[in-house]
Amino acid sequence: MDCVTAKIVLHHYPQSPVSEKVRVAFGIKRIAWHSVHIPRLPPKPELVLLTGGYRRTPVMQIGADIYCDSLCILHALQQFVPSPTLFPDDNDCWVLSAWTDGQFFRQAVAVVLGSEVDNLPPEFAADRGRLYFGRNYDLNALAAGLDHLVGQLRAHLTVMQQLLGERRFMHGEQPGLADTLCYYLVWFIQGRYRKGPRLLADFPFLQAWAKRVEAFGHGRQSEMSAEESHNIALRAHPITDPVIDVADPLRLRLGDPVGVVPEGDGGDPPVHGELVCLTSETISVRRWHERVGDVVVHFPRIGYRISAADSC
Ligand SMILES: N[C@@H](CCC(=O)N[C@@H](CS)C(=O)NCC(=O)O)C(=O)O
Repeated sequence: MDCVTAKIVLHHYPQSPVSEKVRVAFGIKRIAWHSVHIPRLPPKPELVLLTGGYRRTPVMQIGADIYCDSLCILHALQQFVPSPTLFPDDNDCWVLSAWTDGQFFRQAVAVVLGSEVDNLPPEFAADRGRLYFGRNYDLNALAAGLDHLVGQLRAHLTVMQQLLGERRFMHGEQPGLADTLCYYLVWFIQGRYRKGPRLLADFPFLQAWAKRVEAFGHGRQSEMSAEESHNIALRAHPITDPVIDVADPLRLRLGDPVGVVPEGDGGDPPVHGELVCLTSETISVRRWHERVGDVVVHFPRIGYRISAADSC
């Protein structure tokens, strides 16, 4: 385990709420990790050398294995560092993310962007507008409907507080995955929505819980340059074993050239590579670049579209 944790690198930036989800998991697991700061806006040339084009935040690197998307990261973390577990009550609660990372997160983003529409730097507004609301995004419409959006956010917070009840953590006495999935939203609303602290004041149980989660911190982090992280990848070999689910409806074979892209209309470029792993949980592709060598890039299956590509 020490050998794995010594090599964990998170590519992120401090203001990123989805990264906060992962940093909190590092805190719960008391992990020592390396922090590489990436830009908040593309271009992200150092990051995409590792990911092959995936530009979202965060990305975790262990040697020459690159994990895209916070859910893929948390799965890998639980696999490589099983203790302390993210499932202290044996409740395998991944399904919660369909709500927290779906409707709830979009609602929170809508309120944060809609309430700051006159103050956002234009490139940031254009990038996040497209990423979260598609090519026909309209931030002014969000601003005009803000009362409705805040009402929705309040309704989601009410459900979250009911979920917590009077427990110390979402799972009971010990923190776990459900706390990471819920906490980053409260952190985001508190820190990035001007009226967030006022809104959250109506949820005293959630506020007290958020303080308990915050107290776990982020584990032990040390800064690392992007170049160092590239050198780590260059010196390592991917540890992923090839696995192809023969019953998969896409009927792909090991080594097939494929493209992988987040679903939706966010304008993300596909990541091309040779298929290494295809299961109902994960899709992984192998890529090469002279600065990072052979890497395997991992994505969750849910929420990602795979297409056969003629060449990589
Ligand atoms: N499904 C992805 C979503 C990641 C996401 O949307 N992250 C935001 C930052 S919190 C992002 O990528 N923003 C644009 C960027 O950082 O370039 C995950 O769970 O990791």
